[in-house]
Amino acid sequence: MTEPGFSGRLIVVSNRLPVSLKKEPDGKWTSKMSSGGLVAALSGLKSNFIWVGWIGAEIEEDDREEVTRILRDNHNCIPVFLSEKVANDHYNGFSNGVLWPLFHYLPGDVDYDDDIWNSYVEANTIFSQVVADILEPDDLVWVHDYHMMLMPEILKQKCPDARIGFFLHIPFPSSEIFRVLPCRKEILMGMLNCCLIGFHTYDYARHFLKACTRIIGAETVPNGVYFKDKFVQVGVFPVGIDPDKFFETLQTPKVQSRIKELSKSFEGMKVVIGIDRLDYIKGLPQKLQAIEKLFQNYPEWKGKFVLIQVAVPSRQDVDEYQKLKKEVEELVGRINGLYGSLGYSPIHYLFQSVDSDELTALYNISDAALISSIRDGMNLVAQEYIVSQTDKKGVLILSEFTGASQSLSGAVMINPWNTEEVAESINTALTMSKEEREEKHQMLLNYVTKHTASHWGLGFVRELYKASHQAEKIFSI
Ligand code: GDG
Repeated sequence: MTEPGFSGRLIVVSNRLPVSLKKEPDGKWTSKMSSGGLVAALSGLKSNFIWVGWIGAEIEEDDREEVTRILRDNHNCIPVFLSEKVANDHYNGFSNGVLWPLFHYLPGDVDYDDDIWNSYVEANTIFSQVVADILEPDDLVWVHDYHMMLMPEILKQKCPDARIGFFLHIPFPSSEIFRVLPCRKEILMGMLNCCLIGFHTYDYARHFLKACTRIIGAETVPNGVYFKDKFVQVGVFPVGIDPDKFFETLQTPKVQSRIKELSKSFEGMKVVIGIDRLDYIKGLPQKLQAIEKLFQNYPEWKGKFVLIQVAVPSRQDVDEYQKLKKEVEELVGRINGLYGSLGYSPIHYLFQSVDSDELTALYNISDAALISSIRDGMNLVAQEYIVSQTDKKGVLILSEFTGASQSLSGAVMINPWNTEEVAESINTALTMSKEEREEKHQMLLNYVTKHTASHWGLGFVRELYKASHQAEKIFSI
């Protein structure tokens, strides 16, 4: 398939490379590509792409040449090497200790100091240099997420003709929240050196435009910002998933037999599934409080209801995450203690990740999925649950604070802070008629199968190409 007009490469930049790398006891390196959402999105693109990112660990000086060769030859990836201090202060410090809580409306959790900010600048500078070293005139650069917000500006200083797009995977908060950030101007100016800036929802785009007006006095219109006598286009690109991957997984004999096994163990019960990284934005305490309320208001669910909650360990070296783990474990213990009995636990809590076969089987056998995020850029679990439904046509119970809620109108919407309402919604979902479930599911499925990951990736790159003033038609789907 040809892509008229676009003869260059796409350089994708994200904090982490989608590759896991291991040094075996015999000294040889092995590597494996992982299958994240971004990998799926980019698989729809027909152009050559190169991925630039950090490998997730400090690599000894002596090993760097070999690691670079393996990543380049086997995976089209270029590693960025960071010292342990810069990597830690950039990732755990500024990205996850400042930007993450603030952009999810938790300014009280922000832990700012100049030292971590300096490491953030340094990491963005090192990333920019790696890109500058490989950049060719026809290339497009697509920078991802909050770890890399200064990169467009730094790269542009090094390569003034660079054509850069930026996509934010998390919410862009209201300008009232954003203006708390000490380095708010630097972050906005960093982003504004792009041709195109993308967000998941209209609200996030609107918040960004408002921040540009209020904080740097830039002139804005609904689809962009005038900055340094250039027009920076701002657009909405809601990310999707790869539904075929789930449809195929569902058909495998292994998953079919696991579905039978799980259905048998939970026979006679309604199953609600929760799949979340153990992160305070996912609203796990709120979810558990609502389950407790459900048992208080509807004691008849005792023995007939189970929540399977997978809580994937995440950022365990950040204090807030350890506190959250303790809080969640106490709540699970309390609810199981109060409403369980010998042989029955209302909450099956797994502090671990599960493989994708198990994940798909769990989605499939569940009567409802409960997503209670207090803020969430999009939330892909919602979409994965929908495409994994077959006979049950399970109900999606979805927080109105997720980006996904803007497009998944067939879901039962909840405000996770309203415990009574969430408990009521769980009861409603589990007692809903088959006709209503089918109707809602069809509506949701239509949306998710149309707005896929590759639809998102193609849409963004196509707009980026256009925004960078090249030929009109670039990619054929
Ligand atoms: C950020 C934004 C935005 C989870 N547990 C297991 C597992 N997962 C997979 C899910 C899903 C992914 O991880 C989680 O995606 P989310 O979108 O729900 O959340 P974040 O990780 O916070 O992602 C978010 C996203 O970026 C994309 O822009 O939607 O708002 O916060 O794909 O399936 N996968 C397996 N085992 C697990 O235990 N195999």
